[in-house]
Amino acid sequence: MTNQRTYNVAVVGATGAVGTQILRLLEERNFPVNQLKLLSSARSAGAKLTFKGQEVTVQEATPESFEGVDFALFSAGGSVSKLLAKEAVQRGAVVIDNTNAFRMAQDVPLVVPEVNMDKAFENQGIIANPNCSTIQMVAALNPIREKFGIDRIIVSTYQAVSGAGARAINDLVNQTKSALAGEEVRGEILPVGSLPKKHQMAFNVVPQIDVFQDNGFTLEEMKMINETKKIFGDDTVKVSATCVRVPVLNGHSESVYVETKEDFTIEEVKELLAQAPGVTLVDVPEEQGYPLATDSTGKLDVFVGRVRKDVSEPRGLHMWIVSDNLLKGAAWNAVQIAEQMILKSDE
Ligand code: L14
Repeated sequence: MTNQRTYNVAVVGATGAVGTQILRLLEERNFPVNQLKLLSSARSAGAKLTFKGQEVTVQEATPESFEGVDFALFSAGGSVSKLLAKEAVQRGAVVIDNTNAFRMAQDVPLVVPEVNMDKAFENQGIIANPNCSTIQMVAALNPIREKFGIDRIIVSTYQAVSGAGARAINDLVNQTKSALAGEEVRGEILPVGSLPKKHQMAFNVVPQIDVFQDNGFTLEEMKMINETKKIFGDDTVKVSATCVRVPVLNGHSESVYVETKEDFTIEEVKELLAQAPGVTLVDVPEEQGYPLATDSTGKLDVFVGRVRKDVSEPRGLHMWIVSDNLLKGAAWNAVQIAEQMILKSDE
């Protein structure tokens, strides 16, 4: 970034799976940081992290921590955001919140820069980062929606364990080792950290992410449904989702079925996706070319492949969408919002 002004940045949840990636992005992208505050719960306070070769000690997040902060990036869980985000706003910070705490609040914009960056500028202090699975889906579908309209979306996800945090990553690795050693396999975290019952994740597929709702859908599924409507600014789009955890360390995959309002050809759709910002088309079936979680890890883009027309519905479109859930699904989307706000304030 070229501007001269620098900003005081606070990262809340700095030691977590997402926080670590936020730090790395701020450093690699040369984000114009003046003062950096690394904040966490009392449990992780005292940890030392490095930023641009300098050691920074993680401090316990309190309301006073946000004095003088310009951007506060929260990813320490919904309860921390509910407790502290408004404190940060009162002290003049713009909060970019990675949790589910405010996503559906009326006065909080829910932003994916490729889709609705304009909404971010209408913020009243808090901007919400959508759920990881929602972000990668809407980023890929937006060009199709703009050109052909979207009537319906049916999505099934294949979500990596990293979404549930660093401890879930370790748990999958340990379970896999135990299974291969012929020992008893005991899940410790998933499907839901706060629920007593655990399932084996190694060599398994689990159709539950987050808690069940009264309608039989999980909260993760309802997030995808409600957030998609809000981001597209369209209550009439029909969305349904099945969210599934797979034994992948990082990178969410999605099988997405869309029915458009207008007729399309596959060539037109591929051309749109090839041109779309933040999207990379990887669709060369004759060479077995399609997006894979392992290839997407560490990259900022959303990858799309297996683009094909439904065999019975002429306006039906299938595709496979993969992205790094910790990056575009969380850390990168948040940093990208901050970068674009700075660019705009420079104009
Ligand atoms: O941001 O993978 O709403 O368990 C909640 C659960 C992100 C990922 C959110 C998971 C998430 C998540």
